[in-house]
Amino acid sequence: MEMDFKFWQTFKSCEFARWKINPKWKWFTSTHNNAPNSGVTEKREHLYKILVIGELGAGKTSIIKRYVHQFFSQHYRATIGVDFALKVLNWDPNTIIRLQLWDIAGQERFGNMTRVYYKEAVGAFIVFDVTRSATLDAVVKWKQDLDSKVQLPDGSPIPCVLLANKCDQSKEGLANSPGKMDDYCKEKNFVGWFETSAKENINIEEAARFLVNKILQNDQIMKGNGAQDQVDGERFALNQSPTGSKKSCAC
Ligand SMILES: Nc1nc2c(ncn2[C@@H]2O[C@H](COP(=O)(O)OP(=O)(O)OP(=O)(O)O)[C@@H](O)[C@H]2O)c(=O)[nH]1
Ligand SMILES: [Mg+2]
Repeated sequence: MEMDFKFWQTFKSCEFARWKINPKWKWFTSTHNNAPNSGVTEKREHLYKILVIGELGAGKTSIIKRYVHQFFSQHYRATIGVDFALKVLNWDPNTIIRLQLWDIAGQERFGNMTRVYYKEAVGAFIVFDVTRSATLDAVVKWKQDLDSKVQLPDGSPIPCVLLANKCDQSKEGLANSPGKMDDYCKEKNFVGWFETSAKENINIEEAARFLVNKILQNDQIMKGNGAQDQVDGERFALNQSPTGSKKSCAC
């Protein structure tokens, strides 16, 4: 009961905020130009929903906290339902990207709310714990759950990056072999994988940049296909201040 209440409180306020911004929030892109026809470069703003999923205790919340708040705690407090975080990126001088990160509790794999949570996501991280190979075994189930419940407008799977987290500790099983991890990711249709550590701040920014690049590529393709009306007529105030041993593979 408490979980449902918490979820709907957060979900409703989030829904409200996004409708206030733009009803087409999923692939939302806005252009901003103070002086039309003046030759001033247009500012672009994107808002993307990204899922962070994986087994209990794999480090999803820790990764998000590190990425968004530059903070890490050893203390484990299981996420209940879903949590949200917003990361704002000054991608380039003309582009601002807002990432809405959905931190979905590991225990949700056994629930039936994931279809609701996954709706309209355009990218995902699946996180496992390199010290517990059972969390990698469960990755396939998370990937299947994801692919069966959310797709891009053209029906293709949303780009998904695998994060081998807690790489500051000794590894168990497949996580010890980067070559096998490459093969695994190709076979399971991940766009790439990264060894990460929320504790030591390893590869989290890199993994996020990699996923955002994939999302932007898809965005471009969608625009090219004319599958979605990308440019919304609304204008935005872009003067808000933004908040704000490597192994990896781009498969
Ligand atoms: N050594 C180490 N510990 C980590 C790392 N990331 C997370 N942890 C620890 O692992 C435990 C679980 O982390 P969480 O981020 O809460 O895991 P979660 O995936 O959000 O778990 P659920 O919310 O239950 O699904 C915590 O005690 C963290 O401090 C890491 O990179 N290295
Ligand atoms: Mg959590």
